[in-house]
Amino acid sequence: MYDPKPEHKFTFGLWTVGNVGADPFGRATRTALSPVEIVQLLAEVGAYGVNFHDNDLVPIDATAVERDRIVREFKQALEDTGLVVPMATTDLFRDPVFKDGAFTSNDPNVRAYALQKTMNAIDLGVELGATVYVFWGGREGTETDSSKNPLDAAKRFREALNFLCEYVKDNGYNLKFALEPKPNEPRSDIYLPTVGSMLAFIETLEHPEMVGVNPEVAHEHMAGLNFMHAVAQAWDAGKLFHIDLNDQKFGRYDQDFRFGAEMIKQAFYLVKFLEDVGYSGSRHFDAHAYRSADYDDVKAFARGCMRTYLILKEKAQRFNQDSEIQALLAEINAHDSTYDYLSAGYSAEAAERLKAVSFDRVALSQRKLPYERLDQLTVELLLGVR
Ligand code: GLT
Ligand code: MN
Ligand code: MN
Repeated sequence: MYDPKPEHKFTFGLWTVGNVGADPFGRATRTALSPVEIVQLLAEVGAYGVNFHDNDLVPIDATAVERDRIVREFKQALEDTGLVVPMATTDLFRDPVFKDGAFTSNDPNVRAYALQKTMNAIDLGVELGATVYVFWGGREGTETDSSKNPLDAAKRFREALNFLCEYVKDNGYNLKFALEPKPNEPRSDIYLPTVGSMLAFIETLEHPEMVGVNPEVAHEHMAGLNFMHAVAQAWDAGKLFHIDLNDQKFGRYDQDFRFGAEMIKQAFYLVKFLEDVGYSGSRHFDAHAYRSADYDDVKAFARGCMRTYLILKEKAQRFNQDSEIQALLAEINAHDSTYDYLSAGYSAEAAERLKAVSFDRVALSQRKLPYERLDQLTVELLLGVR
């Protein structure tokens, strides 16, 4: 019942299960797997797809001959396992050339290099079947605001995205962009730090219809925000092109824990939201196993992400079918047709009519809202006693 199937669209990045456990204080604890071995591992645990940065697959210094061999072997592994590549992205953060950003770097040479690297990476992603292209601007920020004017940074980032949208159109690629916000780390402050800021920025682009967001649980939690609300806003705007699932305590460094490992209630409302609205994109787990894990435990981590999602999906169905919960919701949302005329929008008559009403404010404030009971029922459902 909780086994992953292709229709669940569970995906992982090469960099997620391929993470070798290094952190700023310690070296790797796992030996690196090749991209082909990672595809095999993902197939073994039942994933649907695999995503990658250009350099997760092809090393930054690879020759054209090496590139072709690597891509050929990777394609063969996809064919052998049935895994697909729904999303690709560019590594614009690892190499020292990006120490002051990529598209927002103060150096026009670096900005041009970032554009060229991204065009090549888009070609690679499209060649392997990607239809979503993620932009995570990990280095697009500052340590000191004396170094860069945020208006210049916004202009540079906008120009880069406009250029790349045209590149995609010019080549006739079936590709949408998904911008991924994060408040900080590795920069002290990253530009466009939250889903809300990204959504506003997208509307300033030349082709906003091609660009949406890739919200990540951990990144909104770092900022102490309600992730489900951010996702709902993106959905409402028609901009939920992709999603990065993982988990994270509020306010910490980028923990990228297994989905549902920390805040199970938030994870429940998120899964419920995605399933209720019928989100049909990838459920991408952008997480990695604890540093203490070996590859058996990495598999347990990957299986755990998918299993928790499916358990929460089943809990959401139970919530929707639970007669006591639904009766409470019906009571809370009881319809009153008196003011239906307001939903037609403003008219002078509607305004006049509303102004003439005399409200019993005291009676309204005494309305029963049994949210304690409702929340306890939800908690008991999650704890498995309902
Ligand atoms: C990096 C980051 C993630 C992004 C990836 C895409 S790379 O691991 O922490 O949140 O989604 O560039
Ligand atoms: Mn993260
Ligand atoms: Mn991410």
